[in-house]
Amino acid sequence: MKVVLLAGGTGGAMLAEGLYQVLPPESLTVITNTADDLELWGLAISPDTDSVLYRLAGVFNEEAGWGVAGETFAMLGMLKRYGEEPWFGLGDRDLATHLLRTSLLRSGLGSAEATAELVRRLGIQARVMPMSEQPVRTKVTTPKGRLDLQEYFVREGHRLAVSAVEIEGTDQARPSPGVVEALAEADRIIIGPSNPAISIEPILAVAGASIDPARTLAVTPIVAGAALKGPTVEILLGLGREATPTGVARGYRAFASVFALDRRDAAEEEAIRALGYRVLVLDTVMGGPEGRRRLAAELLTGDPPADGPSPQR
Ligand code: FO1
Repeated sequence: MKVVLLAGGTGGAMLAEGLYQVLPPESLTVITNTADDLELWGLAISPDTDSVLYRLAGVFNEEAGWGVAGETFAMLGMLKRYGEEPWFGLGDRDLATHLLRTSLLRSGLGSAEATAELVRRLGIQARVMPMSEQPVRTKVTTPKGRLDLQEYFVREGHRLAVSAVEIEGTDQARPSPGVVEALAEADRIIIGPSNPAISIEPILAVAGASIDPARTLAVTPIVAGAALKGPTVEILLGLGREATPTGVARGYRAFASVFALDRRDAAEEEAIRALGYRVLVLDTVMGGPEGRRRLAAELLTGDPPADGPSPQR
């Protein structure tokens, strides 16, 4: 079974890990959001891609929620010695990824090939593909002005009110080489439990035309009124959008035909079915490694009935 996961942020990377554990590794492709990418001191940094790489390589820093386990920050300390005021926590081990990626790009590789080289060298058997090789950037409008995604998310600690989210570059950006083919060949496409506005919609803007709703399942990023991590609810409310599983399902209607709803929100099953979805009611809260494998397995085996309530798990 060929599976393609659309992933951005924490939840997407966690589900990537669960799928990698339960599938034959070469049958998984992860398409990552690149609209969070940034350049610092000349280095190309891809947070959503790197969190997938590190999780699949088994080196993810669970405590920090990003970067490499056992991280140190000596390099940042020296930059501060030089009077820099770094607000983005670049760890010493994480830095190796940015140095190698940047040198691969400078040698003429596209970002998809550079990512594939990092995947190979990390010994990862799945495919990890950035959604596009052209620059796509999420801009967030706040009381402090229009910020890059990481300025909003990290420098300002995603505390500012958001009144608009724009994804720049999508008209010029094409899917990376291999993305259209991966989506066409997929038996199942999964929209990961990621922030729709800043993590998934950039991928849909670039590759959405290649997504067949009949083969696509979306996982709720909101459980019992909150996201498990990050400002999903705040951003959706700031945009005047409904910050509920039903609201998220409404936004994905053109791209998915199955919606994985958390059992804590089972009351919304009928409303989501009324949108035309088949609904899987599951425990979508992954917790640790076992939970990631469990949810991945349930998403792959769960085949919701065309009508009538899903078996409560
Ligand atoms: N998130 C933070 O909250 N603080 C940081 O200092 C930080 C540094 C960082 C460095 C590399 C990287 O790949 C990710 C990093 N992140 C940090 C997380 C990042 O902002 C998020 O993973 C996503 O971009 C938001 O979905």
